[in-house]
Amino acid sequence: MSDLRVAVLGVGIMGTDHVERLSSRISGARVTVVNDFIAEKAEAVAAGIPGCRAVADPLDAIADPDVDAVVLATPGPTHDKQLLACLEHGKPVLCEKPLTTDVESSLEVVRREAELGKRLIQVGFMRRFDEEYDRLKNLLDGGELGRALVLHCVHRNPAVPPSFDSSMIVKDSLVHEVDVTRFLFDEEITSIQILRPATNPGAPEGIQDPQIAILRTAGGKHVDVELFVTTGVAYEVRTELVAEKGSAIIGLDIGLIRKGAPGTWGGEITPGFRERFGRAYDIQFQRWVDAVRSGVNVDGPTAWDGYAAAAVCAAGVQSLQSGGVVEVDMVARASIPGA
Ligand code: ISE
Repeated sequence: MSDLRVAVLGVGIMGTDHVERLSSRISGARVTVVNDFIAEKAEAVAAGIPGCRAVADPLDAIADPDVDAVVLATPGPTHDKQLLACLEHGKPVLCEKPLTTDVESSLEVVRREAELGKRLIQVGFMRRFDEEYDRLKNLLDGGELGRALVLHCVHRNPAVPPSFDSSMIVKDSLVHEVDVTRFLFDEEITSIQILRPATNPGAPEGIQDPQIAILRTAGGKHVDVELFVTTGVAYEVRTELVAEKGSAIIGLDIGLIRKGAPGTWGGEITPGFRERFGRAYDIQFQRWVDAVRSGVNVDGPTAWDGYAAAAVCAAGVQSLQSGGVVEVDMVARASIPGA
């Protein structure tokens, strides 16, 4: 079977990583087209990949006859147009989160895909492909722990880009725990509250950091998340599940512990999410490529998962402003046959 010919749209840090992984570690695929709103950047990336060229317009890149499938690593506000173009051309697409930047356009994408009668969209919630999350999910589904009750999460970044504001902590960071909750529990999230503790004096002026998110699921499960994105330390993502017959924790990031010079004991903390989830990204891409080549197109979170995450985050942003509990407003999945 011939290689899947992939267009990567957006060659910033993540897109460039994806071009590199598709070209070196993923089998059955090659990057034939790249695009970026900075044309020179796309040209430079294309020059490093045999058989790859830069295409200036993202919609032309999607329509290109040398492209079988698309990876979107473009800024969120451009996703809806690009996703609709992928649907129009019948091209499978792996879209970095967010699906789109507002709930209405996410729902429109879900509806348009459902009308086609076949799945083409996968959303890049890469934690679902991480070996530790996978083990936690299997443990829970295996039933040994009994019923899940509570999830305690920690999500710390050493720093975030200067463009980050308080709502990005919800939409760009918390969105992962939103997806993890839905993935682990197979339930929708029904309400959210964001608490605002004293802010880190080291955080940029005006940013509410840390934040504490409290989620409740349809089955009444409680999830709390400490979000702290300007720690200045390293990357820490921990998840502890408390269930009827015990608990389980992942993300301790212990690695090698060295005992050394008089009285010292310790190791290293993973610096960032690209290192922490590098293997998960590889697994996600390999499974997606295999799924597209076999005609299934999707092997992971769907457009519906992207819409659900957008709905929870929109409620989270409202709570960030009001401080109160906000109910999540979502349409019933059954109202969109095929979603
Ligand atoms: C970033 O965009 C990611 O997706 C990372 O996984 C997350 O930890 C970080 O907070 C986000 O800004």
